[in-house]
Amino acid sequence: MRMPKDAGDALDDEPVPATIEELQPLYRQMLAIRRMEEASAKAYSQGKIGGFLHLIIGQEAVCVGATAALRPDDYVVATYRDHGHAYAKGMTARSMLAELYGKKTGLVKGLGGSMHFFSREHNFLGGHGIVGGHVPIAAGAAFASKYRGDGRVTLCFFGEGASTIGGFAEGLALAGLWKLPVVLICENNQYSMGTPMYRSLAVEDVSMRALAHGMARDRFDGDDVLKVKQRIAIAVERARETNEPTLVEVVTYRFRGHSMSDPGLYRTKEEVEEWKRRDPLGRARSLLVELGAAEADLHALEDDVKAEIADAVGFAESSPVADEYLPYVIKE
Ligand SMILES: Cc1ncc(C[n+]2csc(CCOP(=O)(O)OP(=O)(O)O)c2C)c(N)n1
Repeated sequence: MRMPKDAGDALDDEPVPATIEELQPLYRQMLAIRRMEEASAKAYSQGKIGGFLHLIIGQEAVCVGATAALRPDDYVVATYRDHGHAYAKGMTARSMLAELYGKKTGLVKGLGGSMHFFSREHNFLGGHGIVGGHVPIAAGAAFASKYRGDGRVTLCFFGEGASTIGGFAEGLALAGLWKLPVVLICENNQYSMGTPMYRSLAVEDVSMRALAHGMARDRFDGDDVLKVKQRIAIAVERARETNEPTLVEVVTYRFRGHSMSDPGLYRTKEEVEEWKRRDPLGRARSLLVELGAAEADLHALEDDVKAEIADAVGFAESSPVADEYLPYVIKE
């Protein structure tokens, strides 16, 4: 796998000031997302979850760090790889796992599944299965905020593969032209399904696409959750204060296949192992220890996460199966 040519320039290694108070809750969120996804992978292999299941394991620092830079009334629009984004935006593990299990108690009553999480209460506008198709939706939400003057910012997440799609270009064109308060976050995990980025993109720096639309850009590594928060906060402030959109590319890596049906044979074991050494969870934990967090406190946090996910699995398993779609159309 080729690494970006200009890594030294944009992918800087500046240390970000860290405190236990700021980092610990972000570590907890990342850990809960990982444990929830591990539990969902297990349930999927047992046939308890059907349909598609795309896991974000390895990429948790991006959605957690970015969402930490938001106000609760800001919007998030995500792809089918949306579990981490939904949890970071405040949805519970119970509601999410029940949704994956197709249960009535799920986030969208068990009718959407993994790719279609949604919560009006949390200003989470999906969960979208069409690659790049949600970028104009994010531009639309940002247009509404600007029109109403409500000061909200929209974060839109997508993979580098989506940056080759027409909807992506249309969304960026409108965001740049109308100066919309949106931050477009490319979670560059370097593969679109089994296709490495050098086989689908003529440029190695996705953030360059901002230049065609007169918008700001940024680009950095996604294994440091505090760096993600710090840099996305700059883009969020720009959007909130001046309605200037930003295209941000965060270089990251998924440790598992594209979805549960992908054994990931297009990558070498060595490559995967190399990226696992940069695991954002391991990095955050080591930094917490360096900062003086007590092992006993970290173990208590980890036990708490374990209990939260075990409770959510139990809730999902014992909940009633979703109703047919039709009654909802009639009733609501
Ligand atoms: C318009 C469209 N084309 C193709 C697909 C099939 N598909 C699903 S995910 C995917 C790869 C997208 O890769 P990327 O945007 O890099 O995101 P990642 O899955 O790596 O997070 C493709 C081609 C689709 N869902 N929608």
